[in-house]
Amino acid sequence: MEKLIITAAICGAEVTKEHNPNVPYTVREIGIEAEKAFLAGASIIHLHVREDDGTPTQDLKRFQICVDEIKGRCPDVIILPSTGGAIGMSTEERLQPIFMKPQPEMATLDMGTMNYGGDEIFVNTENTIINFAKEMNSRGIKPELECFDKGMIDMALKLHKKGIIKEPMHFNFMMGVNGGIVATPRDLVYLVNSIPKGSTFTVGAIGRHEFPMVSMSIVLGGHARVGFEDNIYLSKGILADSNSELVEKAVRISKELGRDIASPYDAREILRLK
Ligand code: KMH
Ligand code: ZN
Repeated sequence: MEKLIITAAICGAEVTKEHNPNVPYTVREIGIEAEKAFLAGASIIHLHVREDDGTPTQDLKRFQICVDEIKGRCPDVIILPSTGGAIGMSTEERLQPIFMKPQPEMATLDMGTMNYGGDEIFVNTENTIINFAKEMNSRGIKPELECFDKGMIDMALKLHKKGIIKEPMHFNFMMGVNGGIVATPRDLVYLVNSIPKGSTFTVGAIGRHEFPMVSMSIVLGGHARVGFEDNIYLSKGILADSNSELVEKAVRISKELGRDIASPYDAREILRLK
């Protein structure tokens, strides 16, 4: 089977040091966590950034400084910046990371709106999705299609028919997020069976669902996403010391199941980034 691409989602926008003191905020902390995840086997860093006090930001300068820090430590790693940002940010604010220099090879493209709990809504109107996709296309940035539910795959396929989302498509199935699809084997099979042949997919899941869903993705020929953005525990009740521990666990499972780990070079080939 194809080598396994591991994405490390090292800090996200919502998780804090109160949840796990090892969540990185500062430029140096983000650089160290990215490097450790890379050395453990991650070929992609899914990047959100923070102010030093932990406040999530999509500020272009802050992104640029963090990416420079990461690239100084591990020049080959693929950086996948978020254009989702945090709940309540404007679309202009969220899109800023695609304007970095050099431009990122990939960026997230969230494929729909969802309830995030209470009164919080993660807003991605169809026009926003189209606008973000066009901005990425015009720069040759490959979108990772973030699907939190099956209808979001259908939106991607509709926009593909209109020529707005190009092949080969790469999906990220985020499972078990409040308001989205639940993290069960049945649901993952349904998602995987809903994407066109020739597409690639990564699977991530929230909290205790992370490793069961990642393991299933490894078996199904998909790729794996782990990291503090989704899960702060190495095992039940044991906080992870670093994102690298989560990456190491994914590596162990994959090797046991007979799949080798992709380097960034391999990942670029598999995702047709070059
Ligand atoms: N923080 C979430 C509201 C993405 O990176 O594109 C959105 C998110 C998705 O994390
Ligand atoms: Zn994210």
